[in-house]
Amino acid sequence: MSTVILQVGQCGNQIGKELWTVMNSDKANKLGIRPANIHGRRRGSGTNWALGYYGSNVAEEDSLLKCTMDAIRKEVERCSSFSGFIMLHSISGGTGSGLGSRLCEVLGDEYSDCILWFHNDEILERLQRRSSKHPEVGVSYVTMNQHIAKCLAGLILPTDTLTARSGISIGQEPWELVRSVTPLPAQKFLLVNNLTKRNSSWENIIGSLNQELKKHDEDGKPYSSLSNLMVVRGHSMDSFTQQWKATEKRVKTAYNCVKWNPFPVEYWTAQDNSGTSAVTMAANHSSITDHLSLIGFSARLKYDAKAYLHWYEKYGCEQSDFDDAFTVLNDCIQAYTEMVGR
Ligand SMILES: Nc1nc2c(ncn2[C@@H]2O[C@H](COP(=O)(O)OP(=O)(O)OP(=O)(O)O)[C@@H](O)[C@H]2O)c(=O)[nH]1
Ligand SMILES: [Mg+2]
Repeated sequence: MSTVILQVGQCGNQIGKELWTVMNSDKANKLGIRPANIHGRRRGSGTNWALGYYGSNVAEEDSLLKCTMDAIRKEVERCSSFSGFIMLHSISGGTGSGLGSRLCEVLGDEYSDCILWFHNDEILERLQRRSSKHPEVGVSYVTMNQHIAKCLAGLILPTDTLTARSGISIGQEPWELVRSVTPLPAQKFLLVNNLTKRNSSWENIIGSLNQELKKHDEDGKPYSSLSNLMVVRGHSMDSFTQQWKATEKRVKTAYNCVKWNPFPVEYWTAQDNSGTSAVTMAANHSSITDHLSLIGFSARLKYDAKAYLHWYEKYGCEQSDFDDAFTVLNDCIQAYTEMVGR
């Protein structure tokens, strides 16, 4: 099974760079991007979603969308057994957000199978807290991207759990993640965290991850999670599996798993003799509704004040596009709220 990774816009490319570094760290033959697959324009999309989505008025043959689609098509044809795309992009610039949305649609995947959501402010806060013991280590974009890359690699790199007895991995981790943690049609968001340590017990690492999780909203209402996946990579897999029952109990409590899912926490293991122990946690967690509500709230304020609207209309956005976007956002929030019974 082969995956094609798409990096769109500045953020998508910068995170992609760190992801390749993590994925290549233990390989003799380094993987990378084929130069012919790099496409761009001298100027970006000026933080304008509509410009990223509709493109500027260049001839169709020269458009960024067309060049990108041609490259994607060729890359998919090269795959022996193509299984899907992973796209890295931000949602607040113009290219990553606009062209990224367009690519999702054109690739026949209007409703993505799964969205791994990284909120910069939360990541910054998380890493600042971790580095408070070492204030000399500043938290830069590079540090944040390295963390995001570890979260992604933790989930998508081969695991022993999904590797056939022959020892050959068919690379089904990304798709199995979608199937097991986001099986419902409207709850497709995952929040991800990773902690990688040397000389630390599983219990310690998982305890720290549980502590970093936001457990309730500003009004004190507890969040819940629908389903979760823990991927564990390290040397002492036996000790991890022996403790699983106790670990599962702690995770169920920390993540306040919904009662109707009989198996809300799954785990995969991967033997890794690099000397580190890494736990990556992907949670289908109701705190995502706070992020979505905030986006909806600030978009609505700007929309009602007609702020920047001409920028979007100039490139082809219509009233119905805004209405549709608000509806989709509200439906998403409602779907989560109903499922967790908040
Ligand atoms: N975590 C992280 N966030 C980034 C990075 N670069 C930009 N961002 C965030 O992404 C948003 C802006 O999106 P960009 O990816 O820079 O925009 P773009 O896709 O290049 O779009 P245009 O510049 O408008 O063409 C802002 O919220 C930035 O804080 C990065 O390397 N890492
Ligand atoms: Mg840019």
